[in-house]
Amino acid sequence: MSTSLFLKSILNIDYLKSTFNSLASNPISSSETFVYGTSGFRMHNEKLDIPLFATCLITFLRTLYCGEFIGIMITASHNPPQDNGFKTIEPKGEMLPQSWEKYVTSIANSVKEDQFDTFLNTFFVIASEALKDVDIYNKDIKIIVGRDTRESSYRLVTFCKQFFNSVVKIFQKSVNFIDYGVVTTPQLHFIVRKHTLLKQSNKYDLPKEYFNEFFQPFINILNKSTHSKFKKLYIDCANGVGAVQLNQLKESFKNKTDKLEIELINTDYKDFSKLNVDCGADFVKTNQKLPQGVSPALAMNPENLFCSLDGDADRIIFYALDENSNFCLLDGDRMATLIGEYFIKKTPKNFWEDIKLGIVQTAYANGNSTSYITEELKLDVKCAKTGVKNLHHDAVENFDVGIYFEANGHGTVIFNDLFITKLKQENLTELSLFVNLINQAVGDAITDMFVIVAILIHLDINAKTWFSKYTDLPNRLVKCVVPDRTQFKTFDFERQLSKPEGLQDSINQIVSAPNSSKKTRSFVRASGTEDVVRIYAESSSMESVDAVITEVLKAIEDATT
Ligand code: 16G
Ligand code: MG
Repeated sequence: MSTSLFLKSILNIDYLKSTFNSLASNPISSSETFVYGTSGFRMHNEKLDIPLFATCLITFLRTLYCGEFIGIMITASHNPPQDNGFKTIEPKGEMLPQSWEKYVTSIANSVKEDQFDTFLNTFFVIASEALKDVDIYNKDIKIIVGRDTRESSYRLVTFCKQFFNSVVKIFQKSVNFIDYGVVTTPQLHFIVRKHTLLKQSNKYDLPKEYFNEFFQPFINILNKSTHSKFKKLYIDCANGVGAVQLNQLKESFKNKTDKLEIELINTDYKDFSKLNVDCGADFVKTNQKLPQGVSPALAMNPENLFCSLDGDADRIIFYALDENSNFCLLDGDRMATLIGEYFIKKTPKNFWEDIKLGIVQTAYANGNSTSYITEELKLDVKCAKTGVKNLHHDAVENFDVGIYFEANGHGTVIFNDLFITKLKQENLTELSLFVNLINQAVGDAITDMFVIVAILIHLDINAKTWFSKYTDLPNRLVKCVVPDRTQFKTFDFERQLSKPEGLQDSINQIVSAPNSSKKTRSFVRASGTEDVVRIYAESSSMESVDAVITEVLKAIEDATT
């Protein structure tokens, strides 16, 4: 039987038709062009009904294709409270394969056809191509959903539930739909992976599983430690889902260790309007200042450690104030270099002779962090395109132990069996305990926090010493609205533009002007999450950075008008 015929025989076409009709006639979203990008679909929540319908349809195809659980995470991460979004999660915790992004994008955009029959036909053509050569006939439909704390998230999850309860004709296929409620994005990745690897079809006690896996090893490390440099960890939860999850952790923390005190700030997730406002990882990184709820006096005390999560707790930023009240940002570059240094310090010299340890960054990594990696740590460094999936891929491809972080705080460490075997052979107990903390599936603010705190404890240093490892080049990231950002095409891992024609030559001239420092660098790329282009510049002084930005902005204007 052909894919189309098979799908026709199992799908509840009446349900699809009535849903299509109500969506296609909705004036709010029918004028939009949808793109499933680096972080799935993300926009004002009122425009999301069509993208959600498309996401449910693609998830349906994907679970038929894989015969395993596929996850849908409902979140818009660090975006403002009125936005929302979703992305799908693969059986082993990865993102949707790039080759499928165009399918979901086309499905979403074809809901605007005014005829259901034309839409259905498009859907069958896409399904036939996507499911080509795969046995889909004996596979069940298995879905896991989770959501962040946004006001609109419950409505969106209700749509998913309705969709999967209705999309298949009764008795044609079994549908297993599990709703994990309010969870962090990395927790949903973890749980989908766990269901797949352990072939589990019933709902887990997620907090228990997650905290046993990562939290208990952290407590073990703390209780064995004799560290002395800091006493209290302040965690800014961005008034989002991190607060829900960490509240539970805080209680058990008190009972299990007296080696570190935890204090949660910005935990008011019940007031929807506060999510990510004046707090959270993105706020701290972008504004380079303390979040709401942390006073300068508190931040200057070296016995305190500070970090901020973003709204769905998949990225983290640490920070401190020095004795002169200067803001010290400990971002993704700093975490990657600290982890690299730790691996080197805790292993004998010959350990890395037959095992490759390296770091993956993006073009946004500060130039001085890259120099520190190559010149001081003497490690390999690779540049990847923006988007964690690109860094993850390059870390797996290039290294046995691959540390990857975007400057904005997204990242983790991955390692293979070669490394684990050698770790056991060499009897490196401290490092063996440490690697248990790592969530290899995906960058995870909570487990990254454990990883960084464990390193600071093992090296017995505080945030100030960590910050003193190298000095960042002054830099700035700005955005600029252009008539059509899709005209901006990059190469060389986004460090150069091939289009608009001539713009790269202008940027080259600006950064190599006679009085410019050798360290001056600037690049322009179209954002994948907002309708803007981003301009990054770094140089030896802030004046020079600002001069470069001003000139690049002018060059962009000349090239686009
Ligand atoms: C998304 C990506 C993040 C990237 C950011 C870039 C994931 C889970 N998130 O948030 O990795 O840094 O987009 O945004 O992939 P931009 O394209 O707007 O600069
Ligand atoms: Mg996020």
